[in-house]
Amino acid sequence: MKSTFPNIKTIAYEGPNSKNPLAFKHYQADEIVEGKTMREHLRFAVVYWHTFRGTGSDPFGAGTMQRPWDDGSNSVANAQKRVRVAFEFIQKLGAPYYCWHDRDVAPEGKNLKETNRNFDAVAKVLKAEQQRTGTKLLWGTANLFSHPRFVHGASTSCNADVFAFAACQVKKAMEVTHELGGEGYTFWGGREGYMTLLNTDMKREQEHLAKFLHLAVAHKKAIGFKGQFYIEPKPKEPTKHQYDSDAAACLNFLREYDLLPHFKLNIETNHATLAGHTMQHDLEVAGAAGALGSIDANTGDELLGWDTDQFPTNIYLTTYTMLSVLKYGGFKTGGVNFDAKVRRESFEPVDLFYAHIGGMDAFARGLKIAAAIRKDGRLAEFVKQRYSSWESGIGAKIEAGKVGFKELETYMLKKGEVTPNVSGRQEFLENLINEFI
Ligand code: XUL
Ligand code: CO
Repeated sequence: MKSTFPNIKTIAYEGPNSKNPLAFKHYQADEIVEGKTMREHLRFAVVYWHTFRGTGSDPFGAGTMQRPWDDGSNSVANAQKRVRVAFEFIQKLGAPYYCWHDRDVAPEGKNLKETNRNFDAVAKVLKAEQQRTGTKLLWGTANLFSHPRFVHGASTSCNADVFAFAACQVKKAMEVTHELGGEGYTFWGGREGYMTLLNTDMKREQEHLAKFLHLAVAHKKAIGFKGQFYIEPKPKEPTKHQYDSDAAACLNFLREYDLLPHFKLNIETNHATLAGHTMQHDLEVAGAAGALGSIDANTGDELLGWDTDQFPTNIYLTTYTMLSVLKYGGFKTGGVNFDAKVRRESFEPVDLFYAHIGGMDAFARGLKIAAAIRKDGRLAEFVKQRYSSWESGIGAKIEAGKVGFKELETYMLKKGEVTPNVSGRQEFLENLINEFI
């Protein structure tokens, strides 16, 4: 096939002094950090939806993206051609993985049967291109939010037929993911939430969501799919309240409905910030529960209150993210998936390269800085010291469950006052982080 990007060579590592905008300054795939290559640590994935289907439209204006390979039609032939372009891009970038929604890769037909046929026809090309390039599928997912049938949600719709249709879609998307050797499958809430409680039976909707996920777990077993299931928290957009609003809400939901053993979380930066948290907060919540699975890497704009899905370039963000990822043992099935889109004003194809190169370099730096902070050890030692009162004496007895309120009263009556507190040293620690950035 004729090259779509003939003037762009495979993106190479040229080091921090390079002035070539089409080269990596920090991401060197084979460089070893904490005993693993950067490629193995970061497991970068390109998203099909923003990178190959994003038009640049916004609520005030039409699409702006120049994508000369795309004829703009909804035909299967156009979808198949787009796959080949996508794989040339991913291969030149050197990202080992990609991710899709069913409807990004193949067009919806006039009914479920035709839609599934379209999907199979494109999946065939996806499989051939995966084999040709060695690119792998990090995860697949189903788009249960764009079509008007999902106006009231999918598994949480008031209309039982919509639940049934969504189930068929997820069944098929899981099967295609399995066929393509996908390492995971993601559930993002889409429209699973409410716009007003006046028309909503919240308990019933949440039970339906849980039922839906249990059916997916059963189908996973039935087809022998061994990939990891993820839930991706997001607090708002498109509904006023999304049931999967943040990591803590997802974990509580999974526990309540006996789903926790089957799911990990896919934490997305701008979703965490929309929830009023930092990315690091939601990573720590997931990690502490043993449920940190994967990340959707992006960032928001401090001055815009919606999900802007920008490429991550902030080194503090990537450092804190990688500190948490390393702390919880690194990615197993998950990875750094760029759920990010070029700005509407960045409409040339080459901008797709700049955006991903920048994101990959930012994460490579974050990884190296996080590893250096861990090797230095002062941060971890400070935290350890801060909790040293729990290592022996009364602290150890409380943790071991050896004392109750009565014994604690005896202890404190005798002691009279607590051991003086010591400083939290936030500024000292912030300066310490800056030593490495
Ligand atoms: C939406 C979002 C999705 C999921 C996959 O905000 O992040 O693209 O990642 O459905
Ligand atoms: Co996402």
